[in-house]
Amino acid sequence: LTRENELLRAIERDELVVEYQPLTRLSDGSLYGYEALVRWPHPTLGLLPPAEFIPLAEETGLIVPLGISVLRTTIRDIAGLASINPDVRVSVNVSVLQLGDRSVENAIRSSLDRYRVAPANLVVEVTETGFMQDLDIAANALRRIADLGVDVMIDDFGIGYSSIARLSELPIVGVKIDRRFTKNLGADTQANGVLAAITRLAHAFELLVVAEGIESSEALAVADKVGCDYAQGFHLARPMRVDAARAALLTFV
Ligand code: G
Ligand code: G
Ligand code: MN
Ligand code: NA
Repeated sequence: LTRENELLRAIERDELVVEYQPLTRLSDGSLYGYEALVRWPHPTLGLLPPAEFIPLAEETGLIVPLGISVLRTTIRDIAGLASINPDVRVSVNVSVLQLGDRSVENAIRSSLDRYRVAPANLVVEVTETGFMQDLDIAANALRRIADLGVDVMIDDFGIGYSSIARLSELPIVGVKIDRRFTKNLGADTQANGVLAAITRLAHAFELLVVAEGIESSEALAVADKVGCDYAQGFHLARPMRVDAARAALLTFV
């Protein structure tokens, strides 16, 4: 079997696994929600991270059925999480290549309905890279998703070439600042200043700010000090299975 056929089979057999990485509210340290991250339990290669198969999925078009499967699994899991904390927010990564048709919108609508999940419990993350070529198509798709009551955030913010002014024309509620801008926080005063400037600019456009890749208490302290709204990273918590995510929510009630 080619890797592509293996991936297709894993999608069809519903074998992909979703893990959940916590996001913390910086104002009070409380648990805000999770980012859903797909993994592929490969029969011989072990548990593969998305970086090892999402590019293949994007090249082959498998990203469309894969994305539908991840949305369905995540929304099913949200039903259990929201029964513990009705305010929980769980974000799902969506590739720009999934926005060419209505599959994302339809998968969201049908799964929210089927599992009786409120749209406010779901967030869609879309990367700005590759986005601006088809800005109209992406903007229309994001508008329809936002019209369902699902918030949209820009992922990996800062590494693309789009200006925040153009992004702010999209129906988005916030940005996730890429790891590249958080990895040297603390001693590196230039890094601290850049994060402060990005955060101030995003806030000027009334966008929420998530600092990703928080790997130390120093980085966490800087993200808080410069006014980021939420933080995510290995210093706070690693991605975990849904049972552990449920347990974490119970602890914070
Ligand atoms: O876990 P890891 O660091 O390998 O994730 C790498 C990338 O894979 C991240 O940028 C993340 O956005 C992306 N990713 C994770 N899960 C999904 C998914 O379900 N769909 C898509 N399109 N991308 C995902
Ligand atoms: O691009 P995206 O933001 O979706 O990537 C999320 C990925 O980043 C996940 O695969 C997750 O495992 C990884 N990740 C989460 N927190 C950290 C961190 O603190 N450091 C590093 N290096 N990677 C992280
Ligand atoms: Mn993401
Ligand atoms: Na990112």
